[in-house]
Amino acid sequence: VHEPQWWRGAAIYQVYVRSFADAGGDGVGDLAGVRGRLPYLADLGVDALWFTPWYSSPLADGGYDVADYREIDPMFGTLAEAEKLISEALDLGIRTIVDIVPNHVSSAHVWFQQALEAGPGSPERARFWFRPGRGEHGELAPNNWRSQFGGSAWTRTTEPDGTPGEWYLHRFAPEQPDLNWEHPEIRQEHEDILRFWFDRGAAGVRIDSAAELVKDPALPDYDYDTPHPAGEPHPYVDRDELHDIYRSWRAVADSYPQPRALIGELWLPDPLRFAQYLRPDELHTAFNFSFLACPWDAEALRAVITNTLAVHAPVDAPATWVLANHDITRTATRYGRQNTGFDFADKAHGIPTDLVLGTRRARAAALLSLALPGSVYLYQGEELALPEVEDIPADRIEDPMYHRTGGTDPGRDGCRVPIPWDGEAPPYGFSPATAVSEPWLPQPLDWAPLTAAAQDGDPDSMLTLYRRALRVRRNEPALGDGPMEWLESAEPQPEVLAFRRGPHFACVVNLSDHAVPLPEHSDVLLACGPLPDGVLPPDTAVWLRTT
Ligand code: ISL
Repeated sequence: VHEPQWWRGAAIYQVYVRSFADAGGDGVGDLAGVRGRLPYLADLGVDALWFTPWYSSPLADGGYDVADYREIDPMFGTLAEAEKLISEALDLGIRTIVDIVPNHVSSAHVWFQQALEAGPGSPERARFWFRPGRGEHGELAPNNWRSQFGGSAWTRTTEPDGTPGEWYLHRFAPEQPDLNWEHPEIRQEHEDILRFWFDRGAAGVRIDSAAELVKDPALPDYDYDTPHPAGEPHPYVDRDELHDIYRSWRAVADSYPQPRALIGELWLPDPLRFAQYLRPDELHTAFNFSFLACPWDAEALRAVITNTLAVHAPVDAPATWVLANHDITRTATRYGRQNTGFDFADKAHGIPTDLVLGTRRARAAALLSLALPGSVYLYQGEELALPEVEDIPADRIEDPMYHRTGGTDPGRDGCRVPIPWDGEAPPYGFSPATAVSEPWLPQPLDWAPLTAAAQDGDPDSMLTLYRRALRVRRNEPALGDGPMEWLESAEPQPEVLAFRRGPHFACVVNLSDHAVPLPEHSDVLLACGPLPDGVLPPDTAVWLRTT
């Protein structure tokens, strides 16, 4: 399948390998499990799979702590199996995207182990950010930077002679020491890793924490209490030096005859800074998180959509539409809350949630996102309308976000619960009947109606909606990448989103609290819910064939 710039209009499905399908029976998802479910993914109708890290890892952060970027963790399978998976998927027309984690390595990575052994001042330590502590005895961290998972971003080491020693920087967990991207070897190594996976058939890479690789080498304290002054460089986010790194990566991607995509995970509040990375010689595309951070509100969504397209048009990069991923509260739960936006700062469990309402909105949001111009990312389980699991017992939660905040942050395991495939009770076909262990995270006892098997063939299920929508999207040339136009109606309806894709396709989403009439001269191609009396009820979306 040779298609230039295949990512521009693609529907990309995120596989969280550990929780997708467990063929081995140890309670952990694996590559054999994914291979067994390829027909399901082909039938769903996605164009590509993005696999969360499957490399060898102690799993201190679900695999985002990589010990060896060229090995598959034995828990998941083997390298040969990964290659087989990539080619079997391609036989079904599905491309593979691998997850590259360049900001940090696992503390079990050979480089970090060597750095610990080699001691202060060694070239081995120069690959990381080792510094003496402040205070009389070096007992204070080198600066005030915070870890994304709570607490200081610095951990003190014990030197080989047993004395308390230098500190090292970790923007995430202590098991994830940050690499020093000033070091030429780090750049070389990552270009080799890219080639390693492109040579094995990966059609793209998702770049983890893509805006955070480069640090101010002076390591200044940061003022967390005042908003970051515009125009001033941040000590560890979005630094100008990043662009040079991605230009070398682009050269690697462009050296392949079949197009390879660079997809950035860029959490940047300023859309213009975001667009700076989407250049003909840098990243092809990046996740648009403003969409999932937006509340279920027509005016707010209209603004996000308009701004997103305005930012992408001049750089000729496709917009992306992301409703969920493995770090974010599940869509049905998010939209079922009073505060329906998403913000890391006010993520909490126990907020009153109306799941019926949330699921209805998630269905409408699915049709909305799949009708917008550009590519769409679909996180496993969203096609089953899984809710966030909020009652995982504390001793089963693995996410460092939960443990390092002392439980004040619920962490992200609630959206990582193993997929229910069939059956009436856990493990719902996630593991085989002969399994020796329970699923690594417990599944709710009331998920029988949400299994893929229960939803298969049910005309009203979320799975059926996604299958139909993805089929229409594939066959409708006006969908995917391309222009869109807001539809104006005679009477302004600020709480209704209506837009046209091409001359004969329209999408209308009703976010008001009352039914609204459907546009004239149109036939319904697909609706996310019943349309009694030919009107569009609240929290409902339709796709229309217009004349
Ligand atoms: O810094 C942030 C917001 O300002 C975060 O959003 C951060 O960029 C994001 O959490 C990075 O996430 C990714 O890298 C983490 C890993 O735990 C996540 O699962 C992954 O998606 C560390 O590798």
